[in-house]
Order: sequence, then C-alpha cells, then structure tokens
Amino acid sequence: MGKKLKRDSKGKSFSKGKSFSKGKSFSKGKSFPKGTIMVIAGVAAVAAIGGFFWYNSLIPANGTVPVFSPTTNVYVKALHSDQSGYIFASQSVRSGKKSIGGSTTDPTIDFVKGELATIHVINQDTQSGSKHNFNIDGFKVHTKDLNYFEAQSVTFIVDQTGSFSYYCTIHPEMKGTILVSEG
Ligand SMILES: [Cu+2]
Repeated sequence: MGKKLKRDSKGKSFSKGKSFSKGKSFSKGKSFPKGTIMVIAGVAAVAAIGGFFWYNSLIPANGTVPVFSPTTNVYVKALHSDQSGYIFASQSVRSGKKSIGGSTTDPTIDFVKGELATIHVINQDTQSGSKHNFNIDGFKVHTKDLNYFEAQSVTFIVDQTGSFSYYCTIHPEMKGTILVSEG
C-alpha cells in the first residue's frame, strides 16, 4: 500500500488514465500567472487523490493491474425464507447473453473464460436479520460480513475454466456453483 502511494504521488501511473485526458492543456500552461498555477496544482492534487481511488477500484480481486473493459454484472441477494432456510437468490437477469433464472435458489452462475465479472451481493434478509457474506475461493472473491441491506460488489477476472463453489461462511447451507466454459 505504502509503495503504491509513493509511486502514484509522482503521477506516473495516472498519465495513462483516460479520465485525465482533459489535463493535457495544463502542460502547455507557460502563460499562466503564479496564482493560477497554484490553483491548478491544488486541483491536480485533488484529482490525483481521487484518481488513486478510481485507479484502485479498477483492479480486480484476483488481479494486480486495473482492467479497462466492460464487466458482466451478476446480482445476488442473501436471504432467509421459511421454506428454504438461508439461501442466495439471483436478483435479476444479466444484461449479457446468458442469464441466471428469475428467482432461483442458490443459482448456478455461468461465465465464459476471459470475461471480467462483477458480483453484486446484497443482504436482503429481513426474516432472520443475520449477517451474510459471499465467497468464491478460486477467484479470490470475498465480501465482508454484510449487515441487513448492506451491499458489496466484487470484480474479478474469469481466468480459469471449470466448476467453482460460492458460499457464505456463516451459513454453510448457502452455497452454489460457478461454471466457467471455454470462451
Ligand atoms: Cu449467510
């Protein structure tokens, strides 16, 4: 963490950032008075700090560098019902080609190798009020323990094919399968 901060403070890593393309005009600023330069420096510092968090938010859970590509969104809710007990349920259909069924209990989630995926987990457990978390060990996906109506999104690279399990550590019965096919 400390190392990254140091490197980022020199701004090297941000020079590649798309969002800073507007900043090009600053480099030409020979004619700006000193006061303006100070303001620009202040704005740049704020942008750099914001950029640091933006940059880090693009690093997948199982990656080390930011990924600039569209992500496949999967929405999962954790809840408890009288019939099923503690379950994960799919919240809605994905916008992509494949979908996970309407309100399936512990649905099987399909991915294609090579895609970038974001799992959005929300605790909608009005019934038991318990905390829940969501994990896929194979892709280093681990949410924190989510309180009621708390949500967390985790992005990861689908970099291996095969069958993986997702689960909640608090309720071992909350588990399902991630299937990754060859792209
Ligand atoms: Cu749980």
